[in-house]
Amino acid sequence: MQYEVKNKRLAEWVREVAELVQPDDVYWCDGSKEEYDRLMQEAVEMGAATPLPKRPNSFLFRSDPSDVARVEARTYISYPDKEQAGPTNNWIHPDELKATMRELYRGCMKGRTLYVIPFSMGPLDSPMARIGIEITDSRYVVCNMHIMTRVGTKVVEKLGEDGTFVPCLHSVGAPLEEGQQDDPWPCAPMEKKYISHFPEEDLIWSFGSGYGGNALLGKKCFALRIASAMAKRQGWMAEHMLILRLTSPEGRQYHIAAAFPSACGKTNLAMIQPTIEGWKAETIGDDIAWMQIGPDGRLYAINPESGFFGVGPGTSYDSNPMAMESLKENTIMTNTALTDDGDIWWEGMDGPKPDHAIDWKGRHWTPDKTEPAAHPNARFTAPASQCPIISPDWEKPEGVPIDILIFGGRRASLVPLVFQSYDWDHGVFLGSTASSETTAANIGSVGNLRRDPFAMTPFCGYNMADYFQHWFDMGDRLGDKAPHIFYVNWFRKSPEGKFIWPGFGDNSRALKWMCERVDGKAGARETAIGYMPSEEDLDLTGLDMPAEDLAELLEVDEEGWRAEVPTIDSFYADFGERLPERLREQLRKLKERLG
Ligand code: SAT
Ligand code: MN
Repeated sequence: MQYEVKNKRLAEWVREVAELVQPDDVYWCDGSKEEYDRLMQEAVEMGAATPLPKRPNSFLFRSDPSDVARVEARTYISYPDKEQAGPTNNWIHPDELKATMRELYRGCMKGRTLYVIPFSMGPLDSPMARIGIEITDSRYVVCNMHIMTRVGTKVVEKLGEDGTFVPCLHSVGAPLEEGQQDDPWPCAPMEKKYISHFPEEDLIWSFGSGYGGNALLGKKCFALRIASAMAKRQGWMAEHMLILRLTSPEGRQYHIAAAFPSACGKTNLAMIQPTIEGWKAETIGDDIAWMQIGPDGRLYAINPESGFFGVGPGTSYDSNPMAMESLKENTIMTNTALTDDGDIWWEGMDGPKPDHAIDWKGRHWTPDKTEPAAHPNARFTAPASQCPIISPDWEKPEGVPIDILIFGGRRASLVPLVFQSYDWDHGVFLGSTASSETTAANIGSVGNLRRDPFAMTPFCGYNMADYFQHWFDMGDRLGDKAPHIFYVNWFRKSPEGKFIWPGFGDNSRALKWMCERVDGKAGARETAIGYMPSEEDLDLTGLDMPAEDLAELLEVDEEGWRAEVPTIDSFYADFGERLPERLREQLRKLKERLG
């Protein structure tokens, strides 16, 4: 140990794991820049990372072609009773799952270093912060965790003798024989990958993958799956939401938290550059919100992370200049293309395509190739502090008071641009029925429509029906201080398959309407699905768009919604008796309104 560890449970856990996984060394991370630089240097020397001279202190990693995204099919929520995991989660009994995984872990770190990463989700001085300890055998994971969470000795100090932490055990699952040459991206085959959660013990075991949410265990595994179960028990909320502050020309601040599935534009909305005059946006978080009721009875949110793990392809100075500015230095790139002048490139970046590049698989690439140069789920890992519009209050220990909650997803048809729920219960109904076309953020097919309630389908650490109930319980406690709930869809397409709403900065037009609704200033009409703005209720100054497109975006296609009802019915049926009666009531009311 490089520093003193007074926490007996921690010292004991690390000793036990080391005995099982048999690493060559055990190294306790201190979170320093020297540590980061040294590990990166080692990664470069062994051929796992490529320095990027155009971006100071930045590096490119190429993953194994089989290990490019979260693996929902290998992700488990493990309780003694399958019912506790519910119909949306994969389940294996903890005894069986642990027995299987213990055999996989046995000797799995031979020839490698076991890194102990003490990290905090949330600013260390926040009452909402929680501590985790990740054990990993991946340098890539250590360096990413440095950016995405608060790592270091100060976390161990805060733990003290008897502080509690979430043990997060990770291995890439590729032990090295004596003298065996290491792979640049070691990992295990699909059938040996397990991303397992034991919410009753606040415990995470991940094996076989080195990528993103499978391996950076503070993120989806802890801050969403384990934290959502903790939050249910303790009366707070862990949500898959960005957090944004909007300031009106009069200087009134609004805080917005919005839930969209992975790769549906959370990072873009979090860093929005409003196209409407005088409105200013600041970023607080781009992926996860932890929220609790404050002393004044309002809902307060913190961003538990300290970095962005954002999708590269499609990100440009045109679509998200603030993200582009955030990743000019101190950034880890994963599965992007490498240009001949030593920079990175991905599809959708500004300017012309490069004439030649090295693709994410390390092969020569030219624009005539049919395969993309960057993997569609290529990612950047960048410190949140580097975002030019990061809010000065983004690390406020008590968080920011939320005025507006938004749900949404990618829907090429039917779902209008924006509408508001009639009340909290109706808002919970909207969240519970949220749906989206699938993206490359998960290994599986892309573009399939699925229900993704609250954008939490892959991230809810307990029975989703009980999670719905938790939303009702929170609403009951918040009463008239509850945030207003909206639903958006930026992704409507024409029959020719073109997006009809410009999106990005122009989404501020929908946001402004929401803020004015909160203040009781903007108009709306009552429709079957909720309060809808008419054209004159939206600020459309300077927007050049065909009137028919706009009309389509603001239309409620009652016929289409009537066809949607049975699909909600059958989705709800999966939850059986456990589904809150208040949701069935909302569905009845929708049917009535549709006539
Ligand atoms: O889960 S990841 O962190 O790999 C990214 C995502 O799906 O949002
Ligand atoms: Mn996400």
